[in-house]
Amino acid sequence: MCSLPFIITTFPILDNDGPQFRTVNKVTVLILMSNSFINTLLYVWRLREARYQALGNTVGQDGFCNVTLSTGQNISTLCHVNNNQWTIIQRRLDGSVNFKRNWTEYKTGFGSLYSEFWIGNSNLFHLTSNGYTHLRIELMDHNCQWRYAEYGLFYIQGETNNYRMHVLSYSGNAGDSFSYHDNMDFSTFDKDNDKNPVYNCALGRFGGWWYNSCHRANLNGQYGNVNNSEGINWNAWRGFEYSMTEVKMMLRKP
Ligand SMILES: [Ca+2]
Repeated sequence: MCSLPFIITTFPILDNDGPQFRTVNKVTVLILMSNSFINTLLYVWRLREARYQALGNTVGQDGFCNVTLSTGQNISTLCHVNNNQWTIIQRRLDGSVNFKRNWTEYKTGFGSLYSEFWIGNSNLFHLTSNGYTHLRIELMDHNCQWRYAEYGLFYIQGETNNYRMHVLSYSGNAGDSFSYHDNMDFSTFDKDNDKNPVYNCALGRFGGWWYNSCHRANLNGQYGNVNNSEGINWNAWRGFEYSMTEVKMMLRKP
């Protein structure tokens, strides 16, 4: 709970007030509304929060934005703004969204811009096709320490090529766990395109991803899962039995 100081003081107030009202239906509704209101505040607060970033050079904020795809279509999504504007393509922060999804869901995208989401492989293809090819991955561990990995070139192909991913030119302080996935097709539990002939990586590792045999990075893995290779792993920093508390993947034009 490193980044949520006011919530720690807010929830006990709700807990103390709760029991004496819960027998009254009308007030129960009010309490439920209050919880919903607090959750909304929480989401907005997270959205607006200035984030500490490693090396102190990219403190910025997340907020809504519009970006243009190679098709000419504008989509409304979430951006991270510091000295650059980054389009966020994936975010994990509380485990509220299930990332074990099928091919169609990964194609179209899922989740909530207020919490966790995947922008969708179709959108991602049309973003990289429109020149959004500089990738930055930010990772936060259980101690609220942030590290990052940047890739000077990142793009994916279209669905007929199973959204095959290409990545080059690492820099950062998290270590390079993503180059292992270069030139891999995207896999989901219902579409095994990985390089392991006897194992369905997406099924066993709980995410949709550019699995090789199987991974060094598993950023769509299961939130909070510390079993070997099943969680949100970044092997070069924390290994296969450590699931990151927060993750953000984002793109900008070079
Ligand atoms: Ca396989």
